[in-house]
Amino acid sequence: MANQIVLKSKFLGGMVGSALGDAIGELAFRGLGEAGLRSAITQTDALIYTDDTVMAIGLAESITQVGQLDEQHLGDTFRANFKREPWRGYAAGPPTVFSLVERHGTSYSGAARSLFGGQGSFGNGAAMRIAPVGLFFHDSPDLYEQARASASVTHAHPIGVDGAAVLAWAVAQAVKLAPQGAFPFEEFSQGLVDCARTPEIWDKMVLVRTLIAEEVPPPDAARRLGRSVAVHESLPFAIYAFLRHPKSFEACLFCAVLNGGDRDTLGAMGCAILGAYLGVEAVPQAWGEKLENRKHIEDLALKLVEMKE
Ligand code: AR6
Ligand code: MG
Repeated sequence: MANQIVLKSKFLGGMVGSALGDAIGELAFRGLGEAGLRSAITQTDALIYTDDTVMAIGLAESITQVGQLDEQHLGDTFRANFKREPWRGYAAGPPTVFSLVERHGTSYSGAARSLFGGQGSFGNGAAMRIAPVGLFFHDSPDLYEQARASASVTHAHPIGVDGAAVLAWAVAQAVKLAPQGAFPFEEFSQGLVDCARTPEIWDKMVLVRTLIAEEVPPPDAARRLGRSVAVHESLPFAIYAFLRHPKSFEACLFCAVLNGGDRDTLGAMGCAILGAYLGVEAVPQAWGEKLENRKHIEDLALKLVEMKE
């Protein structure tokens, strides 16, 4: 069991890392190469995050206030944060859920189940915000069910849930691993495969392992893994970026956000794992200092650690 100092660093790393990945991924939509993106980061006064981080913050706020995942409280927190800042780049699903709850008094999970013709959403929204769940429940035997509960207020499709649960497992496993020494690629990549419960995510976890083992370069890997906002076409490349560069925050981040696709979310997902593995010391200080609302994000990470004591 990691001691409290290590846990603090890892919880801060997971939360701040994910938020920075989101904010820098959003900058990468300008179509820059690595040098251009580095200079854009240097020139900007503040790194502004998107809906991915607003919802991760909402999850952490709800868990720290209630002590567990509570559908009504989590949904209300997400909805209040959306109403305060609707301009953060939300896709259609979550605002539709909030509106159904307000206009018809539907439950959050009921509204979520009604989306997309009654299938529920398989967008990457449940996975993009999962960092606090993977961190806080890293030692829970029912991590998959906790991830499902965190997804259920907006993402009811089994693939949407599975993507969130697999990323929660990756973050949780990263918390438990010592950052010194070689990264246990075989064990970690097998764990991802074992965690997946839908064929769509399972197939991609098998493919990620193969692409890394065969050293397939990032542009080819991104093309083969997918580049859409569906979770089975974005989470896999974020995991590829982490597995290819588990020892460098910068390399993982640039790989995640510079190969097309849903760049902010790829950055948020890949850097959530990286930060939870290496800890906050791995995050470039100059970038961290520019992160918008960093104090609140750090306070939430520290509260989550304190609740584990
Ligand atoms: N059938 C068809 N298309 C679907 C389905 C489905 N069952 N589920 C999702 N989509 P959404 P999110 C498509 O709206 O997951 C922001 O930019 C559909 O086109 O539930 O929170 C974030 O930063 C739908 O609009 O929202 C992330 O990048 C889209 O997937 C992303 O959006 C997204 O699902 C997260 O979106
Ligand atoms: Mg976003």
